[in-house]
Amino acid sequence: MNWYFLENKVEVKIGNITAETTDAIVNAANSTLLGGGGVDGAIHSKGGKQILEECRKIRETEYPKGLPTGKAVITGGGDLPARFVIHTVGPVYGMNGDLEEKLLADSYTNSLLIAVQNNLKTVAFPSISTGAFHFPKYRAARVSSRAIRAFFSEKTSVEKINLVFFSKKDAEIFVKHQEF
Ligand code: AR6
Repeated sequence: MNWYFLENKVEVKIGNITAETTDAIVNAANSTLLGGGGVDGAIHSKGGKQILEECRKIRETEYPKGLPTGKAVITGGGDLPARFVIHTVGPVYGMNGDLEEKLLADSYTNSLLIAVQNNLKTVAFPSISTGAFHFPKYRAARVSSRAIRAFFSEKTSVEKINLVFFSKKDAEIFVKHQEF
């Protein structure tokens, strides 16, 4: 079952993000950029070692201390159907005081700005920070939908955003609490 928002520019769906055929998929990474569990683990294992090599280069050059929370970088998609992976680091819930929601919104907005810089049309997001990083799902729904709505209020190359949830329950929580 799918749900549509913002004149069908946003599609909420259930599935595995690594199967998405969008121009880019977003990785819910950590600041090392060197892999982990959850979405990150799935992307690196299906995408192959090329993604990890590019991440290592980014660490050596642009971000020797690691990618800060809320920022995003892009690599190729390796063996994935998507051409690119945009890696972002969401906030670890409870570690950022008043900045919690702003940092999660930044992860969405900065990922989308990287998509624009690369002239991409379609992007798929997982539910950033709501797994290992424990951001409450209902709050993440509000924050991510508001950030996406604000992004689409400006002119952009991006035509379509898929929000991919791992379970029907998670998709339903999102749909109930979104503020598109
Ligand atoms: N496709 C779609 N959604 C998924 C998939 C998948 N293949 N796998 C998990 N989810 P998480 P985070 C959902 O933990 O909270 C990693 O170790 C999952 O149910 O992947 O931002 C990184 O290296 C949850 O709702 O990301 C970091 O250290 C959501 O995706 C850390 O976890 C996000 O869960 C990042 O934690």
